[in-house]
Amino acid sequence: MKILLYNPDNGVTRNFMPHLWMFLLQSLTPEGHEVVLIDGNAKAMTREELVEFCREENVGLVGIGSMTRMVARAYKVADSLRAAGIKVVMGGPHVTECPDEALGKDGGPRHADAVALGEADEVWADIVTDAASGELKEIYQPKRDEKGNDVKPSLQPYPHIPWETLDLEQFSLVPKMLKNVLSKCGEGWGKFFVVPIETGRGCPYGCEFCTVTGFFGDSIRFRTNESVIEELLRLKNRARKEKGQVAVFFIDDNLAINKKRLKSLLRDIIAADAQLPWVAQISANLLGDEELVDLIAEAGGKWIFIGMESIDPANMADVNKNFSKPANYKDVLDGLARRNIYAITSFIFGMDNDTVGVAKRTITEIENWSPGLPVFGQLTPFPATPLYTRLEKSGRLQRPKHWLDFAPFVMAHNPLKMTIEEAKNETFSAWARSYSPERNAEAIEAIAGTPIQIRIGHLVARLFFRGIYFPQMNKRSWFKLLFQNRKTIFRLTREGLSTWRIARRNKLRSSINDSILNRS
Ligand code: B12
Ligand code: SF4
Repeated sequence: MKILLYNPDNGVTRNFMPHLWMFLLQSLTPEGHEVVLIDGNAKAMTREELVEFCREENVGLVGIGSMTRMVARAYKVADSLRAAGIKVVMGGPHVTECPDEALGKDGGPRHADAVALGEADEVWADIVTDAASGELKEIYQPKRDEKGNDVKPSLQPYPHIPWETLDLEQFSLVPKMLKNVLSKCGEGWGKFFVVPIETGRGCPYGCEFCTVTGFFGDSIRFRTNESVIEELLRLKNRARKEKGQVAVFFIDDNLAINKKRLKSLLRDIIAADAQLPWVAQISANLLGDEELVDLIAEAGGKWIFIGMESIDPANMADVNKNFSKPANYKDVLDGLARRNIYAITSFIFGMDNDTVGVAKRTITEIENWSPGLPVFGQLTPFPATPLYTRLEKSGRLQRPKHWLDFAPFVMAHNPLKMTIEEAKNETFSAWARSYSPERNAEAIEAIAGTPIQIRIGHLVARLFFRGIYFPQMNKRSWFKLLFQNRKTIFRLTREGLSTWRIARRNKLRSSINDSILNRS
């Protein structure tokens, strides 16, 4: 049977990274079946084109994964496929939390023939076998232990994802027209992929707005160091062979949740020379450890995503995230920056103690720290979270099924001390200031002492991150953006060229000296 695994587009950005679940399920597919992957963010297709593709390719089963944010799009795609007689199974966090919605058992229309609840690693083979024999069941869920809890995959052994041979072309971030020129630059930039790797699953912290503790459970499971390093080495070889670059996103929710284990993994990565540039998510409370931050730097860590949420401790207490202390944020960022590691700092507006002016207060604070990439969202009640239950009980949910009429940056509940409109304006002003050409120039100036590659990388990241809020989906918007930032771009380009010329001259001189020495 031919299987299509499909990820709906998010409607805002071109994805910078493929989704791991697709590769994982592909690797776990029993022999005798063929799996094709399409990520709507990387390869835009209309619903009609998708149906046509499935008909032409004789696809027998489509697996769709989705977060809450994209589920309305996912349902539409599923509806079109089912209308054409193609079987659809859905999985991922949203349908796990709302299976009745997907199966049409809550009074709404049905969107999926089957749903996979929770982690599907150990049920995927059954789904495929049942679908191939025409016996697809409605619900698939992991086995239960004697207490009635899901038996979670141990991640040991971990499935082999053949990164060295997979067709990743749709995910390269290098524009096609620059491919040839860039493949000759330095070690080669003809292709650039960001690849998701997990080293473990689960987070016990239970922040009120987060689905992770409920979904993955509070028992943390890790892969072996050897299995992670083997994957990194294969990626590193591929990058070298193809004259491209690979960066890794360690998608663990909190990579340092067990510091002893992370230190051991990082030491092993260094010893095996398996370093690739990487990004990871780590909570601020775990980043005060100097030894850990040194190891992160040595093992290739470049950017750390930190869920800072708010600079107001009262807000942090409200969402059960008291373990992360706003008073320590500056030290954490400065400590990372001393090692040329920068932070993606995530903030949430519309929390219960937020009032008008929260954006200005937050930005004044942020601009006092080593520069990073701030991102701003709003408190969102995802289904099955403690936050959702609290707001529902207190009658504050304005749009209980907000995902079905998804509206970017419009809150689904009334914040306590401002209106939904005010929260939207605060979010806009935070994004507008943080990624203005003036702020970009200040941020680059603030790291003036660092090597030129780091500053160029920082500026490029800033230009991309702006696109999370302000859509930058066509060439025109990119040209406009480059023009607005021309002074900073020009300054860095000039310095970059002169550094490159000096390095080339020095290299030439030393090779002449070497040949003179050899002759004498
Ligand atoms: C990486 C990641 C991202 C990446 C996504 C891109 C990418 N290419 O991966 C980035 C950083 C861009 C991102 C952004 C966001 N994310 Co995010 N993200 C994650 C993260 C950390 C890892 C995802 C992952 O790969 N997990 C590992 C895989 C193996 O697990 P999985 O995807 O759940 O898949 C398993 C099962 O669900 C199931 N499954 C999944 N799909 C399918 C499909 C089928 C057919 C089947 C059978 C089974 C199945 O099988 C898999 C194996 O067991 C998760 C948290 C987490 N630990 O999962 C949050 C998470 C998915 N993100 C979340 C959120 C809220 C967001 C944002 C909306 C945040 C925001 N406010 O902006 C944005 C939305 C972005 C957008 N516009 O698209 C929430 C989703 C909650 C929900 N109910 O939807 C999560 C769960 C985190 C949380 N704090 O609660 N995210
Ligand atoms: S620390 Fe992060 S992953 Fe863990 S519960 Fe809190 S928000 Fe979720």
